[in-house]
Amino acid sequence: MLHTIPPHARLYLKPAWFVPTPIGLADGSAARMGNGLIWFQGYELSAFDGARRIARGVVPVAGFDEAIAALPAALAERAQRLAANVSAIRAPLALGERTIRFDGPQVMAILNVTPDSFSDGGKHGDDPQAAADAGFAMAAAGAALVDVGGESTRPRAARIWEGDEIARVVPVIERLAAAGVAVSIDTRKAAVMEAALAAGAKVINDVSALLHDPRAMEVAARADCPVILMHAPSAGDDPHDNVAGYADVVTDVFDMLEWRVDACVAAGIARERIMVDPGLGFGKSLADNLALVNDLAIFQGLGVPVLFAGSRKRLIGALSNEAPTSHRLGGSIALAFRAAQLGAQMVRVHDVPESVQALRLWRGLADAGLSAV
Ligand code: PMM
Repeated sequence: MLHTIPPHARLYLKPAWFVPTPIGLADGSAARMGNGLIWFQGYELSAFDGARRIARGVVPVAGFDEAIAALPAALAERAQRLAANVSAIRAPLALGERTIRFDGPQVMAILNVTPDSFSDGGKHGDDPQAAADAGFAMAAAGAALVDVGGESTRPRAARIWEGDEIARVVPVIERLAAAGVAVSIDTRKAAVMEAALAAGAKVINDVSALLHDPRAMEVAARADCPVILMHAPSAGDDPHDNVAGYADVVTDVFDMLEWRVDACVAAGIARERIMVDPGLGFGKSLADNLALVNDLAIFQGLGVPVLFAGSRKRLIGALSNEAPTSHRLGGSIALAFRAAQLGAQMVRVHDVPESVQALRLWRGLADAGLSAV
């Protein structure tokens, strides 16, 4: 298969053939995903010529180097780099008093101070203390990071002025940061990033991957803080706009995130401070979302921690008789558990205690499986 792939093809690797432990397997026949608890024995290699998939097959980890030597030189080098990225140690994020380690899945808690977010809009009224109290409870329940957002990104949501967004988020961030809670700011606007960072936020989470606001990249680089780059099909007012559609959703999302990681590195943001998120539900159909979940491990090839955000999203309703957002806990937990199994280093959730409990179970099972002989 490999010797027929032309040099101009685009190449992707996805960890496959997962095993609970490398113990007892022949040396060099299993690889580890990052510094987590996941081991696997193959890479699913895909090649595309334009929009057309021209090859797909699993290359065993044992003998990987010899196998990929059959590829054109530049593609063999790319395959090496993707494999090295999958196993690269994810550096911890040092966030002031807090450090987030990626040796197991972490939880990011969603704290929206918006009147109109799709599932928790209006929950805290205009009361920053009530919102901060909700954040304290989520941190106490085990969230490593609390993600504060002041503008809804639901389809066709009303755009708001940056001054209003700042007025919503800053009093909440100040309270959380003063108490030592690690906070990320969920915004696409440079002015909001600046105000949030000044108020004590430590991470920027931008659903436009720093594309919406022409100043965002510069603000992030200057702040020298971790950034989360999410895929959305549009950097315009409505991130769900998807005029062009996808040729292949998983590799299109991969390409965009790879481009954005490279752009950040070129702008001076250290690779160790970048995370990526495939942007479940943003301008994506049910089939697109399911493919992104099933192929989540491919994004480990970017060499940075992966954030997965499936909590209460539409695909859960679509697969459960249109359950409303208030009745999507089971699906949210199932998605978080599945994401952990596929290597996501962090999951973004509304239901923190339940998600933390589910991931503790996941971790307990993985630990036990690793040491079983
Ligand atoms: N989704 C929402 C808002 N911000 N940020 C990231 N990184 N990933 C997401 O999927 C995402 C996000 C949508 O609204 P919500 O805050 O109610 O989940």
